[in-house]
Amino acid sequence: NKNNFNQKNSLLKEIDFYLVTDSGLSKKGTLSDVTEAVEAGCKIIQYREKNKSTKEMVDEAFEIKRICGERAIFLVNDRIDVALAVDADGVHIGQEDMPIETARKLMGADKIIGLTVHNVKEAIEAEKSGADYLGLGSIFDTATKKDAGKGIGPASIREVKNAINIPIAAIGGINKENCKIVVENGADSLVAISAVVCSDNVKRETKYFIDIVQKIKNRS
Ligand code: TZP
Ligand code: MG
Repeated sequence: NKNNFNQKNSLLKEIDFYLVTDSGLSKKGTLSDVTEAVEAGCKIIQYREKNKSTKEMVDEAFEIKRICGERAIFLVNDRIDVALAVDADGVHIGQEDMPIETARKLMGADKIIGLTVHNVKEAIEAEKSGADYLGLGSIFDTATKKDAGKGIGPASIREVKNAINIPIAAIGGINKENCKIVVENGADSLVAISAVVCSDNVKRETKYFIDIVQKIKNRS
């Protein structure tokens, strides 16, 4: 409903840390990871699942939606059909997925659509075509996404930041050692997969990232 949208869409501006799930890398499973991350204060979850059937995904997506409740935005990666099936808060799509205008028609005006971009040109295009936020990356080299390409480096965050007005979620190879420079270069939030889900304490790692982003933002 409309109230839910307004609440969730304003949440989008408050995000410090953004968890993307990966059942292949997870130690305790996606539902456990989501539960711990939300308990730690993570305000957005993206369900990214490449190995399960559509049926399994729909079942799991309903569970994730329930765990997120009013506490966190719940997006589905790539699969607009799954997002619609469970009435998720939105989707995250890439340059090779459905065009954003088409995704918008299917999802409706009130849903959140995030788009992955790799450079200033794609970022400007994404904003023009109605993306609610950008995933920018891969910032560093990463083994998590096989076709992510070489890291574009943290300095490119500033370039993109200066060209657009929607929030930037920086993704790719972000860990405890390199996360500070990402935020200092203008990322609105940090995204991590392996740095969090490969840990045996997802809650603690999530808290670490939230705290460091908040500290840096409050300084600037
Ligand atoms: N898109 C660009 S890089 C990436 C995705 C999904 C993988 C990020 O995973 P990690 O483990 O945080 O590097
Ligand atoms: Mg994709």
